[in-house]
Amino acid sequence: MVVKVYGPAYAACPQRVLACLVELSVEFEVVPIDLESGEQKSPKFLLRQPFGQVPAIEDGDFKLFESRAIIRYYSAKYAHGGINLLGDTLEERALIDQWLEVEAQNYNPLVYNLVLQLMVLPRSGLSTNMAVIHDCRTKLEKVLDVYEQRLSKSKYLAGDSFTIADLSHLPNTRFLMNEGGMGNLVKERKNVYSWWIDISSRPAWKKVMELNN
Ligand SMILES: N[C@@H](CCC(=O)N[C@@H](CS)C(=O)NCC(=O)O)C(=O)O
Repeated sequence: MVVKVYGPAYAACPQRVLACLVELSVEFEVVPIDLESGEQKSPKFLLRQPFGQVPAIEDGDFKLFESRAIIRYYSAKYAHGGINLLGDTLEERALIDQWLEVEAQNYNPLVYNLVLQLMVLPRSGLSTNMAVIHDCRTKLEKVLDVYEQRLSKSKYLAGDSFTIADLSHLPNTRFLMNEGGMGNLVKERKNVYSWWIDISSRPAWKKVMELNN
């Protein structure tokens, strides 16, 4: 059964899901949703994702939304395959959950705001708020200082192997390194930078990037 992923492959939250599916060699099909025209708010799409956002998946009769719930689901479903993105013991899984929460609660809101200010508002002809950008950047530096410290002790966020906690950071960090123009925040932190080079060089992530070419 081919998994259907609703949402454009260029958007960060669907990319989180796509990276996970490619890592796990799960076959999928991207069903494009036109965010520019607001298709995600249409009554038809709200039946899949009642908050009007992407991604959502359909796997046979099973439907799910929220990108981190989806990657938790697939990494648990295929935990016994060739690749384990979820850890084996209760403690390993708890640490992965801890860093996934950090990504969702501490990292993502700041980058989300930066995307809004630097990309979405200008595209709609609205002006950016420099004070908000400055505030997000300052807070992000503090979050990255914590990552730097953590990554000086372990190769990946939750331990010695790559997990969904690392994977979940790929789309937003890619934004910082590219359009966001804040690659220096990553590059000037030795351990964060090595981690980024490592996780963004994974063939699965490269494949996700190629989906947009
Ligand atoms: N917590 C949700 C957030 C989803 C989200 O913010 N999706 C963005 C794309 S990355 C979106 O749909 N934006 C269009 C909109 O909010 O109307 C998830 O992780 O799935």
